[in-house]
Amino acid sequence: MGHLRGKVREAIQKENDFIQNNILKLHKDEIVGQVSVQQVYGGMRGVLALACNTSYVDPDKGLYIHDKHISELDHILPEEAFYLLLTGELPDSDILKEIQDELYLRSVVPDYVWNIIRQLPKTTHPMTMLSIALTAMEGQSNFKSKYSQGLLKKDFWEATFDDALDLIGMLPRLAAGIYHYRYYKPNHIEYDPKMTWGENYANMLNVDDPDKSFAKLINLFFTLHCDHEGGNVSAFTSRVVNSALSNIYLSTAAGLNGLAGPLHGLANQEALIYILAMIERYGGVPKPDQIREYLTNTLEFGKVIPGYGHAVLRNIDPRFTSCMEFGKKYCSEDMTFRTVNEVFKIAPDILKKFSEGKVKNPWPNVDAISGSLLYRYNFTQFDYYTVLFGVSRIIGFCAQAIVARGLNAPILRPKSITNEKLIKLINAQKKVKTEKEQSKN
Ligand code: CMX
Repeated sequence: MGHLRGKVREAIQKENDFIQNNILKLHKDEIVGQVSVQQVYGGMRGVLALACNTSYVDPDKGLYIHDKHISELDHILPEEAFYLLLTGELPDSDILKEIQDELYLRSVVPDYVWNIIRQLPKTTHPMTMLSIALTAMEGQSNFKSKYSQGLLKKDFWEATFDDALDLIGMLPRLAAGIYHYRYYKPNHIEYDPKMTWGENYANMLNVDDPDKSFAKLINLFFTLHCDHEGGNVSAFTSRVVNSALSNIYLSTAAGLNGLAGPLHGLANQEALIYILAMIERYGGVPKPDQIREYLTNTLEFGKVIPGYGHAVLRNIDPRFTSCMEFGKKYCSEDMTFRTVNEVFKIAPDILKKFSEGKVKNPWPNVDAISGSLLYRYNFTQFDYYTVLFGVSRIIGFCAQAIVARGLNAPILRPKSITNEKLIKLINAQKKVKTEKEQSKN
Protein backbone atom coordinates (compact mmCIF):
# COMPACT_ATOMS: atom_id res chain seq x y z
CA MET A 1 0.00 0.00 0.00
CA GLY A 2 3.12 2.16 -0.25
CA HIS A 3 1.92 4.43 -3.01
CA LEU A 4 -1.48 5.27 -1.57
CA ARG A 5 -0.17 5.91 1.93
CA GLY A 6 2.68 8.04 0.57
CA LYS A 7 0.27 10.17 -1.48
CA VAL A 8 -1.99 10.78 1.51
CA ARG A 9 1.02 11.65 3.69
CA GLU A 10 2.24 14.09 1.03
CA ALA A 11 -1.17 15.77 0.74
CA ILE A 12 -1.50 16.20 4.50
CA GLN A 13 2.02 17.59 4.73
CA LYS A 14 1.26 20.04 1.94
CA GLU A 15 -1.92 21.21 3.64
CA ASN A 16 -0.13 21.56 6.96
CA ASP A 17 2.63 23.67 5.39
CA PHE A 18 0.04 25.87 3.72
CA ILE A 19 -1.88 26.44 6.94
CA GLN A 20 1.27 27.16 8.95
CA ASN A 21 3.06 29.37 6.43
CA ASN A 22 0.31 31.01 4.40
CA ILE A 23 -2.37 31.41 7.02
CA LEU A 24 -1.29 31.18 10.66
CA LYS A 25 2.16 32.77 10.31
CA LEU A 26 0.76 35.76 8.40
CA HIS A 27 -2.77 36.20 9.69
CA LYS A 28 -3.07 34.55 13.09
CA ASP A 29 -4.69 37.58 14.77
CA GLU A 30 -7.03 38.71 11.97
CA ILE A 31 -10.71 38.78 12.92
CA VAL A 32 -12.86 36.90 10.37
CA GLY A 33 -16.31 37.14 11.92
CA GLN A 34 -18.56 38.32 14.70
CA VAL A 35 -21.21 36.44 16.63
CA SER A 36 -24.60 38.03 17.26
CA VAL A 37 -26.91 37.18 20.14
CA GLN A 38 -29.33 35.81 17.53
CA GLN A 39 -26.65 33.31 16.43
CA VAL A 40 -25.91 32.28 20.01
CA TYR A 41 -29.56 31.19 20.31
CA GLY A 42 -30.00 30.25 16.65
CA GLY A 43 -28.02 27.05 16.33
CA MET A 44 -24.75 28.94 15.63
CA ARG A 45 -26.01 29.36 12.07
CA GLY A 46 -23.45 31.16 9.92
CA VAL A 47 -20.83 31.37 12.68
CA LEU A 48 -17.47 30.91 11.00
CA ALA A 49 -15.40 28.88 13.45
CA LEU A 50 -14.09 25.79 11.73
CA ALA A 51 -11.72 25.01 8.86
CA CYS A 52 -12.56 22.09 6.56
CA ASN A 53 -10.66 21.46 3.35
CA THR A 54 -12.14 18.19 2.19
CA SER A 55 -15.21 19.95 0.82
CA TYR A 56 -17.04 23.26 0.80
CA VAL A 57 -20.71 24.19 0.32
CA ASP A 58 -21.20 27.40 -1.62
CA PRO A 59 -24.65 28.82 -0.79
CA ASP A 60 -25.49 29.31 -4.49
CA LYS A 61 -23.49 26.65 -6.27
CA GLY A 62 -23.54 23.85 -3.72
CA LEU A 63 -20.92 21.24 -3.00
CA TYR A 64 -17.28 21.38 -4.04
CA ILE A 65 -14.87 18.57 -3.19
CA HIS A 66 -11.61 20.47 -2.96
CA ASP A 67 -11.79 22.67 -6.09
CA LYS A 68 -14.08 20.37 -8.08
CA HIS A 69 -17.80 21.07 -8.32
CA ILE A 70 -19.98 18.05 -7.59
CA SER A 71 -21.59 18.27 -11.04
CA GLU A 72 -18.17 17.38 -12.54
CA LEU A 73 -17.87 14.41 -10.22
CA ASP A 74 -21.18 12.62 -10.52
CA HIS A 75 -19.59 9.90 -12.66
CA ILE A 76 -16.75 9.00 -10.24
CA LEU A 77 -16.69 6.04 -7.90
CA PRO A 78 -17.08 6.59 -4.15
CA GLU A 79 -13.62 5.13 -3.55
CA GLU A 80 -12.26 7.75 -5.95
CA ALA A 81 -14.18 10.37 -4.00
CA PHE A 82 -12.48 9.15 -0.81
CA TYR A 83 -9.07 9.69 -2.36
CA LEU A 84 -10.13 13.07 -3.74
CA LEU A 85 -11.33 14.19 -0.30
CA LEU A 86 -7.98 13.21 1.18
CA THR A 87 -5.61 14.51 -1.47
CA GLY A 88 -7.46 16.97 -3.71
CA GLU A 89 -6.69 14.75 -6.72
CA LEU A 90 -8.48 11.97 -8.53
CA PRO A 91 -6.56 8.69 -8.35
CA ASP A 92 -4.88 7.27 -11.43
CA SER A 93 -5.79 3.70 -12.35
CA ASP A 94 -2.95 2.19 -10.28
CA ILE A 95 -3.91 4.00 -7.11
CA LEU A 96 -7.58 3.26 -7.69
CA LYS A 97 -6.71 -0.43 -7.97
CA GLU A 98 -4.64 -0.18 -4.81
CA ILE A 99 -7.56 1.37 -2.90
CA GLN A 100 -9.99 -1.25 -4.22
CA ASP A 101 -7.64 -4.12 -3.33
CA GLU A 102 -7.17 -2.74 0.17
CA LEU A 103 -10.91 -2.42 0.66
CA TYR A 104 -11.44 -5.98 -0.53
CA LEU A 105 -8.74 -7.33 1.82
CA ARG A 106 -10.47 -5.59 4.71
CA SER A 107 -14.01 -6.55 3.78
CA VAL A 108 -14.68 -9.31 6.31
CA VAL A 109 -16.98 -8.42 9.21
CA PRO A 110 -16.03 -10.20 12.46
CA ASP A 111 -18.46 -12.85 13.72
CA TYR A 112 -19.04 -11.14 17.06
CA VAL A 113 -20.59 -8.20 15.16
CA TRP A 114 -23.14 -10.46 13.49
CA ASN A 115 -23.89 -12.01 16.88
CA ILE A 116 -24.56 -8.58 18.34
CA ILE A 117 -26.82 -7.61 15.45
CA ARG A 118 -28.73 -10.88 15.74
CA GLN A 119 -29.42 -10.11 19.40
CA LEU A 120 -31.30 -6.95 18.44
CA PRO A 121 -35.06 -6.98 17.87
CA LYS A 122 -35.83 -7.08 14.15
CA THR A 123 -37.82 -3.90 14.64
CA THR A 124 -34.64 -1.99 15.50
CA HIS A 125 -34.04 0.81 13.01
CA PRO A 126 -31.26 -0.30 10.60
CA MET A 127 -29.37 2.92 11.27
CA THR A 128 -29.32 2.02 14.96
CA MET A 129 -28.00 -1.43 14.02
CA LEU A 130 -25.21 0.13 11.99
CA SER A 131 -24.33 2.53 14.76
CA ILE A 132 -24.28 -0.27 17.34
CA ALA A 133 -22.10 -2.42 15.06
CA LEU A 134 -19.57 0.38 14.61
CA THR A 135 -19.45 1.13 18.31
CA ALA A 136 -19.00 -2.56 19.07
CA MET A 137 -15.95 -2.71 16.77
CA GLU A 138 -14.08 0.11 18.46
CA GLY A 139 -12.04 -2.45 20.40
CA GLN A 140 -10.28 -3.46 17.18
CA SER A 141 -9.14 0.07 16.37
CA ASN A 142 -5.48 0.36 15.34
CA PHE A 143 -5.46 3.87 16.72
CA LYS A 144 -6.76 2.73 20.07
CA SER A 145 -4.23 -0.05 20.55
CA LYS A 146 -1.26 1.95 19.25
CA TYR A 147 -2.24 4.98 21.32
CA SER A 148 -2.20 2.89 24.47
CA GLN A 149 1.35 1.84 23.51
CA GLY A 150 2.55 5.43 23.17
CA LEU A 151 1.79 6.28 19.53
CA LEU A 152 3.55 9.51 18.54
CA LYS A 153 1.40 12.48 17.52
CA LYS A 154 2.97 12.56 14.05
CA ASP A 155 1.67 9.02 13.46
CA PHE A 156 -1.92 9.62 14.62
CA TRP A 157 -3.14 10.10 11.06
CA GLU A 158 -1.67 6.83 9.83
CA ALA A 159 -3.36 4.71 12.49
CA THR A 160 -6.58 6.62 11.73
CA PHE A 161 -6.07 5.94 8.04
CA ASP A 162 -5.73 2.20 8.73
CA ASP A 163 -8.91 2.27 10.80
CA ALA A 164 -10.68 4.12 7.98
CA LEU A 165 -9.68 1.55 5.37
CA ASP A 166 -10.72 -1.31 7.67
CA LEU A 167 -14.06 0.32 8.31
CA ILE A 168 -14.84 1.38 4.74
CA GLY A 169 -13.77 -2.05 3.51
CA MET A 170 -16.24 -3.74 5.83
CA LEU A 171 -19.15 -1.41 5.07
CA PRO A 172 -20.68 -3.20 2.06
CA ARG A 173 -20.91 -6.52 3.90
CA LEU A 174 -21.93 -4.94 7.17
CA ALA A 175 -24.62 -2.66 5.76
CA ALA A 176 -25.93 -5.32 3.34
CA GLY A 177 -25.94 -7.88 6.17
CA ILE A 178 -28.03 -5.51 8.28
CA TYR A 179 -30.42 -5.12 5.35
CA HIS A 180 -30.86 -8.88 5.03
CA TYR A 181 -31.26 -9.42 8.75
CA ARG A 182 -33.70 -6.53 9.17
CA TYR A 183 -35.96 -7.40 6.23
CA TYR A 184 -35.85 -11.20 6.39
CA LYS A 185 -34.13 -11.52 3.04
CA PRO A 186 -31.75 -14.35 2.13
CA ASN A 187 -28.33 -14.06 3.68
CA HIS A 188 -25.59 -11.89 2.26
CA ILE A 189 -23.66 -12.39 -0.96
CA GLU A 190 -19.86 -12.57 -0.90
CA TYR A 191 -17.59 -9.64 -1.81
CA ASP A 192 -16.32 -10.00 -5.37
CA PRO A 193 -12.82 -8.51 -5.87
CA LYS A 194 -13.54 -8.02 -9.57
CA MET A 195 -16.29 -5.52 -8.76
CA THR A 196 -15.88 -1.98 -7.45
CA TRP A 197 -16.73 -1.19 -3.85
CA GLY A 198 -20.11 0.29 -4.75
CA GLU A 199 -20.94 -2.50 -7.21
CA ASN A 200 -20.29 -5.01 -4.47
CA TYR A 201 -22.65 -3.23 -2.15
CA ALA A 202 -25.32 -2.94 -4.86
CA ASN A 203 -24.88 -6.62 -5.66
CA MET A 204 -25.14 -7.68 -2.02
CA LEU A 205 -28.38 -5.76 -1.57
CA ASN A 206 -29.81 -8.01 -4.24
CA VAL A 207 -32.65 -5.73 -5.33
CA ASP A 208 -34.80 -5.91 -8.42
CA ASP A 209 -32.52 -4.57 -11.16
CA PRO A 210 -33.82 -5.43 -14.62
CA ASP A 211 -31.68 -3.00 -16.61
CA LYS A 212 -28.58 -3.33 -14.38
CA SER A 213 -28.61 0.34 -13.49
CA PHE A 214 -28.89 -0.07 -9.72
CA ALA A 215 -25.10 -0.18 -9.21
CA LYS A 216 -24.88 3.07 -11.19
CA LEU A 217 -27.42 4.62 -8.83
CA ILE A 218 -25.56 3.36 -5.76
CA ASN A 219 -22.27 4.78 -7.03
CA LEU A 220 -23.94 8.10 -7.84
CA PHE A 221 -25.74 8.18 -4.50
CA PHE A 222 -22.53 7.46 -2.58
CA THR A 223 -20.43 10.01 -4.42
CA LEU A 224 -23.06 12.73 -4.07
CA HIS A 225 -23.51 12.14 -0.33
CA CYS A 226 -19.91 11.47 0.73
CA ASP A 227 -19.16 14.86 2.32
CA HIS A 228 -20.83 18.24 2.84
CA GLU A 229 -18.17 20.33 4.57
CA GLY A 230 -17.53 20.36 8.31
CA GLY A 231 -20.40 22.05 10.12
CA ASN A 232 -23.45 19.89 9.36
CA VAL A 233 -24.82 17.88 12.29
CA SER A 234 -23.27 14.54 11.37
CA ALA A 235 -19.85 15.71 10.13
CA PHE A 236 -19.47 18.12 13.00
CA THR A 237 -20.50 15.52 15.59
CA SER A 238 -18.10 13.00 14.13
CA ARG A 239 -15.33 15.61 14.17
CA VAL A 240 -15.98 16.71 17.73
CA VAL A 241 -15.92 13.12 18.98
CA ASN A 242 -12.76 12.30 16.99
CA SER A 243 -11.10 15.48 18.28
CA ALA A 244 -11.12 13.89 21.75
CA LEU A 245 -9.02 11.14 20.09
CA SER A 246 -11.94 8.75 20.29
CA ASN A 247 -11.19 6.37 17.44
CA ILE A 248 -12.92 6.33 14.09
CA TYR A 249 -15.40 3.58 15.03
CA LEU A 250 -16.70 5.73 17.88
CA SER A 251 -16.64 8.99 15.95
CA THR A 252 -18.37 7.65 12.85
CA ALA A 253 -21.04 5.99 15.00
CA ALA A 254 -21.61 9.36 16.69
CA GLY A 255 -21.91 11.04 13.30
CA LEU A 256 -24.43 8.43 12.17
CA ASN A 257 -26.54 9.04 15.26
CA GLY A 258 -26.81 12.68 14.19
CA LEU A 259 -27.52 11.74 10.60
CA ALA A 260 -30.42 9.60 11.84
CA GLY A 261 -32.53 12.68 12.67
CA PRO A 262 -35.49 13.75 10.49
CA LEU A 263 -34.07 17.22 9.88
CA HIS A 264 -30.90 15.66 8.50
CA GLY A 265 -30.33 12.21 6.96
CA LEU A 266 -33.74 10.79 7.75
CA ALA A 267 -35.23 13.44 5.44
CA ASN A 268 -34.83 11.18 2.38
CA GLN A 269 -37.07 8.56 4.02
CA GLU A 270 -39.53 11.26 5.11
CA ALA A 271 -39.55 12.84 1.65
CA LEU A 272 -40.42 9.57 -0.06
CA ILE A 273 -43.14 8.74 2.46
CA TYR A 274 -44.53 12.22 1.82
CA ILE A 275 -44.55 11.75 -1.97
CA LEU A 276 -46.17 8.30 -1.71
CA ALA A 277 -48.86 9.64 0.62
CA MET A 278 -49.62 12.34 -1.91
CA ILE A 279 -49.90 9.76 -4.72
CA GLU A 280 -52.21 7.63 -2.59
CA ARG A 281 -54.41 10.55 -1.63
CA TYR A 282 -54.93 11.70 -5.23
CA GLY A 283 -54.86 8.26 -6.86
CA GLY A 284 -51.80 8.85 -9.04
CA VAL A 285 -49.46 11.67 -10.01
CA PRO A 286 -51.23 14.67 -8.48
CA LYS A 287 -52.29 17.66 -10.53
CA PRO A 288 -50.74 21.09 -9.80
CA ASP A 289 -53.76 22.28 -7.77
CA GLN A 290 -53.72 19.11 -5.72
CA ILE A 291 -50.01 19.54 -4.99
CA ARG A 292 -50.62 23.13 -3.94
CA GLU A 293 -53.39 21.99 -1.61
CA TYR A 294 -51.26 19.21 -0.11
CA LEU A 295 -48.21 21.39 0.47
CA THR A 296 -50.28 24.21 1.95
CA ASN A 297 -51.95 21.79 4.36
CA THR A 298 -48.54 20.55 5.48
CA LEU A 299 -47.37 24.06 6.22
CA GLU A 300 -50.66 24.99 7.92
CA PHE A 301 -50.19 22.02 10.23
CA GLY A 302 -46.81 23.52 11.17
CA LYS A 303 -44.87 20.68 9.55
CA VAL A 304 -41.87 20.96 7.26
CA ILE A 305 -41.90 19.93 3.61
CA PRO A 306 -39.24 17.22 3.67
CA GLY A 307 -36.45 17.57 1.16
CA TYR A 308 -36.79 21.35 0.91
CA GLY A 309 -34.66 23.97 2.63
CA HIS A 310 -31.11 23.95 3.85
CA ALA A 311 -29.01 25.57 6.54
CA VAL A 312 -26.32 26.72 4.09
CA LEU A 313 -27.61 26.32 0.51
CA ARG A 314 -29.64 29.15 -1.01
CA ASN A 315 -30.33 27.56 -4.37
CA ILE A 316 -31.24 24.20 -5.90
CA ASP A 317 -28.88 21.58 -4.52
CA PRO A 318 -26.73 20.39 -7.46
CA ARG A 319 -26.94 16.90 -5.97
CA PHE A 320 -30.72 17.14 -6.53
CA THR A 321 -30.00 18.10 -10.15
CA SER A 322 -27.67 15.11 -10.64
CA CYS A 323 -30.34 12.78 -9.26
CA MET A 324 -32.93 14.43 -11.50
CA GLU A 325 -30.74 13.68 -14.53
CA PHE A 326 -30.39 10.05 -13.45
CA GLY A 327 -34.16 9.84 -12.98
CA LYS A 328 -34.88 11.30 -16.42
CA LYS A 329 -32.57 8.71 -17.95
CA TYR A 330 -33.64 5.62 -16.00
CA CYS A 331 -37.11 6.18 -14.59
CA SER A 332 -38.85 8.98 -16.42
CA GLU A 333 -42.13 7.00 -16.52
CA ASP A 334 -42.09 6.06 -12.86
CA MET A 335 -45.02 7.55 -10.93
CA THR A 336 -42.97 8.42 -7.86
CA PHE A 337 -40.27 10.14 -9.87
CA ARG A 338 -42.86 12.06 -11.89
CA THR A 339 -44.50 13.24 -8.69
CA VAL A 340 -41.15 14.43 -7.30
CA ASN A 341 -40.69 16.37 -10.51
CA GLU A 342 -44.17 17.93 -10.30
CA VAL A 343 -43.71 18.89 -6.65
CA PHE A 344 -40.39 20.51 -7.54
CA LYS A 345 -42.23 22.82 -9.98
CA ILE A 346 -44.55 24.04 -7.23
CA ALA A 347 -43.01 23.68 -3.76
CA PRO A 348 -40.48 26.55 -3.92
CA ASP A 349 -43.21 29.11 -4.69
CA ILE A 350 -45.49 27.74 -2.00
CA LEU A 351 -42.69 27.83 0.56
CA LYS A 352 -41.77 31.40 -0.40
CA LYS A 353 -45.36 32.61 -0.29
CA PHE A 354 -46.52 30.76 2.79
CA SER A 355 -43.54 31.56 4.98
CA GLU A 356 -43.29 35.19 3.80
CA GLY A 357 -39.55 34.85 3.46
CA LYS A 358 -39.01 33.03 6.76
CA VAL A 359 -37.76 29.89 4.96
CA LYS A 360 -34.31 31.00 3.84
CA ASN A 361 -33.99 28.39 1.12
CA PRO A 362 -37.20 27.28 -0.62
CA TRP A 363 -35.30 25.03 -3.02
CA PRO A 364 -34.98 21.23 -2.93
CA ASN A 365 -32.03 19.47 -1.37
CA VAL A 366 -30.85 16.02 -2.43
CA ASP A 367 -33.24 14.28 0.00
CA ALA A 368 -36.23 15.49 -2.03
CA ILE A 369 -35.40 13.03 -4.78
CA SER A 370 -32.91 10.35 -3.73
CA GLY A 371 -35.52 8.10 -2.11
CA SER A 372 -37.72 8.11 -5.20
CA LEU A 373 -34.84 6.75 -7.30
CA LEU A 374 -34.26 3.89 -4.87
CA TYR A 375 -37.97 3.16 -4.75
CA ARG A 376 -38.01 2.62 -8.49
CA TYR A 377 -35.97 -0.59 -7.93
CA ASN A 378 -38.70 -1.93 -5.65
CA PHE A 379 -36.37 -1.05 -2.84
CA THR A 380 -39.29 -0.31 -0.58
CA GLN A 381 -37.64 -0.47 2.84
CA PHE A 382 -37.61 3.29 3.43
CA ASP A 383 -36.03 3.18 6.83
CA TYR A 384 -32.95 1.66 5.22
CA TYR A 385 -32.39 4.74 3.03
CA THR A 386 -30.65 6.62 5.81
CA VAL A 387 -28.21 3.72 6.08
CA LEU A 388 -27.23 4.31 2.45
CA PHE A 389 -26.72 7.97 3.27
CA GLY A 390 -24.71 6.90 6.34
CA VAL A 391 -22.49 4.45 4.45
CA SER A 392 -21.66 7.20 2.02
CA ARG A 393 -21.13 9.88 4.66
CA ILE A 394 -18.76 7.64 6.60
CA ILE A 395 -16.33 8.21 3.70
CA GLY A 396 -16.39 11.92 4.51
CA PHE A 397 -16.25 11.41 8.29
CA CYS A 398 -13.16 9.23 7.79
CA ALA A 399 -11.46 11.65 5.41
CA GLN A 400 -12.08 14.57 7.77
CA ALA A 401 -10.73 12.58 10.73
CA ILE A 402 -7.57 11.47 8.87
CA VAL A 403 -6.82 15.03 7.81
CA ALA A 404 -7.59 16.44 11.28
CA ARG A 405 -5.26 13.93 12.92
CA GLY A 406 -2.62 14.66 10.28
CA LEU A 407 -2.83 18.35 11.11
CA ASN A 408 -2.82 17.60 14.84
CA ALA A 409 -6.07 19.50 15.16
CA PRO A 410 -6.86 20.22 18.81
CA ILE A 411 -9.85 19.03 20.78
CA LEU A 412 -12.96 21.01 19.73
CA ARG A 413 -14.39 23.02 22.57
CA PRO A 414 -16.47 26.15 21.85
CA LYS A 415 -17.58 28.24 24.82
CA SER A 416 -21.16 28.40 26.08
CA ILE A 417 -22.68 31.00 28.35
CA THR A 418 -25.67 31.30 30.72
CA ASN A 419 -28.52 33.76 30.05
CA GLU A 420 -27.54 35.89 33.05
CA LYS A 421 -23.89 36.05 32.09
CA LEU A 422 -24.80 36.91 28.52
CA ILE A 423 -26.93 39.85 29.72
CA LYS A 424 -24.05 41.01 31.92
CA LEU A 425 -21.69 40.79 28.96
CA ILE A 426 -24.05 42.77 26.72
CA ASN A 427 -24.53 45.47 29.40
CA ALA A 428 -20.81 45.73 30.04
CA GLN A 429 -20.18 46.14 26.29
CA LYS A 430 -22.92 48.77 26.03
CA LYS A 431 -21.39 50.67 28.94
CA VAL A 432 -17.95 50.69 27.31
CA LYS A 433 -19.51 51.89 24.05
CA THR A 434 -21.43 54.71 25.78
CA GLU A 435 -18.34 55.81 27.67
CA LYS A 436 -16.31 55.85 24.46
CA GLU A 437 -18.97 57.97 22.72
CA GLN A 438 -19.16 60.35 25.68
CA SER A 439 -15.40 60.78 25.77
CA LYS A 440 -15.46 61.64 22.04
CA ASN A 441 -18.04 64.47 22.58
N1 CMX B 1 -40.74 23.32 5.22
C1 CMX B 1 -41.35 24.15 6.11
N2 CMX B 1 -40.68 25.04 6.87
C2 CMX B 1 -39.35 25.13 6.69
C3 CMX B 1 -38.67 24.34 5.76
C4 CMX B 1 -39.41 23.40 5.01
N3 CMX B 1 -38.85 22.57 4.14
N4 CMX B 1 -37.36 24.67 5.80
C5 CMX B 1 -37.23 25.62 6.74
N5 CMX B 1 -38.43 25.89 7.29
C6 CMX B 1 -38.73 26.78 8.40
C7 CMX B 1 -37.91 26.35 9.61
O1 CMX B 1 -38.54 25.27 10.27
C8 CMX B 1 -37.86 27.62 10.41
O2 CMX B 1 -39.11 27.79 11.06
P1 CMX B 1 -39.18 28.34 12.56
O3 CMX B 1 -38.53 29.69 12.52
O4 CMX B 1 -40.64 28.35 12.84
O5 CMX B 1 -38.41 27.36 13.39
C9 CMX B 1 -37.75 28.68 9.32
O6 CMX B 1 -38.26 28.08 8.12
C10 CMX B 1 -36.36 29.17 9.07
O7 CMX B 1 -35.54 28.06 8.81
P2 CMX B 1 -34.27 28.21 7.88
O8 CMX B 1 -33.34 29.20 8.51
O9 CMX B 1 -34.70 28.45 6.47
O10 CMX B 1 -33.66 26.73 7.93
P3 CMX B 1 -32.79 26.08 9.08
O11 CMX B 1 -31.35 26.35 8.78
O12 CMX B 1 -33.27 26.44 10.43
O13 CMX B 1 -33.11 24.55 8.86
C11 CMX B 1 -33.44 22.56 7.62
C12 CMX B 1 -32.61 23.84 7.75
C13 CMX B 1 -32.79 21.68 6.55
C14 CMX B 1 -33.41 21.83 8.95
C15 CMX B 1 -34.88 22.95 7.22
O14 CMX B 1 -34.86 23.60 5.98
C16 CMX B 1 -35.81 21.74 7.18
O15 CMX B 1 -36.31 21.35 8.23
N6 CMX B 1 -36.04 21.15 5.95
C17 CMX B 1 -36.84 19.96 5.81
C18 CMX B 1 -36.07 18.73 6.24
C19 CMX B 1 -34.96 18.42 5.26
O16 CMX B 1 -35.12 18.39 4.05
N7 CMX B 1 -33.76 18.14 5.80
C20 CMX B 1 -32.60 17.69 5.02
C21 CMX B 1 -31.57 18.79 4.82
C22 CMX B 1 -30.34 18.25 4.17
C23 CMX B 1 -29.49 17.54 5.17
O17 CMX B 1 -28.91 18.19 6.06
O18 CMX B 1 -29.41 16.31 5.17
